[in-house]
Amino acid sequence: MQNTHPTLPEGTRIYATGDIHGRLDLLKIMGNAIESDLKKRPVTDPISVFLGDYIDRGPDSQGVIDFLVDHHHRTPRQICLKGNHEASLLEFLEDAGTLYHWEDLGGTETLLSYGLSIHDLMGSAGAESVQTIFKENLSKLHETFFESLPLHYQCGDYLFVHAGIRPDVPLEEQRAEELMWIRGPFLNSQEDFGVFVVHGHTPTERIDRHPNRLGVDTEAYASGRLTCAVLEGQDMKYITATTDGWELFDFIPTHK
Ligand SMILES: [Mn+2]
Repeated sequence: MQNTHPTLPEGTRIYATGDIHGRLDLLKIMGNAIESDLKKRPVTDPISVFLGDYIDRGPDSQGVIDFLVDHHHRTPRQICLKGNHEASLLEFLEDAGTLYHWEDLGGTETLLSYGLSIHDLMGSAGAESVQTIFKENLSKLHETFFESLPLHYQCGDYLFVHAGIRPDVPLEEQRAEELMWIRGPFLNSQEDFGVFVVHGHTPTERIDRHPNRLGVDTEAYASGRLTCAVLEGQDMKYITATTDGWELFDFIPTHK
């Protein structure tokens, strides 16, 4: 019997926001939505979980990280998980040779948002020089932020993770790589994972609820719609933020 009604401890409400990808405009609107909801419906222990992929593709990666760093010590308590895009940035800091791989994932937009010019990126000096300039432009605060991101967060019956988990493997034996990149074996699994998994990474048009997992990545950078699951007790609501504003929906239907 699957636990299709996962529960959070009494007094806890979790706001779990999907992939942002440089859309500071939508993140600010989501921040206001969470704040307004908490004002209207206060709770003892509100937690804001961001599911990773803050950077790349969209226009303002640096602004997104500024926002997250700035809100780190405020209410609600904030937990930022590591996505594969943050992992690619960290890889590039270690090894300039990974630049082209990162650029394929949308890293160019991140480099531009951190003040590199097209000239810097196209220059004949190559990846080493891009790495040097990027390191100069990346503040210590941001570097520490990227380096300190956890891979998952667990609360009540829920597990929050960027991409998903490898079915049949205990959490402590999961590979970091898979937690940040996995798709098929996780998405196609019907089995009870022992925890109900809330994840981003694989875009869907609408919030995507299944008996064993909830996908929250609505491809904000392209669709203009950022989504946040609002979890409390056995309740699942969600918020969508667009440039027109935000809306709270009372119920998430399950895919059969
Ligand atoms: Mn991802």
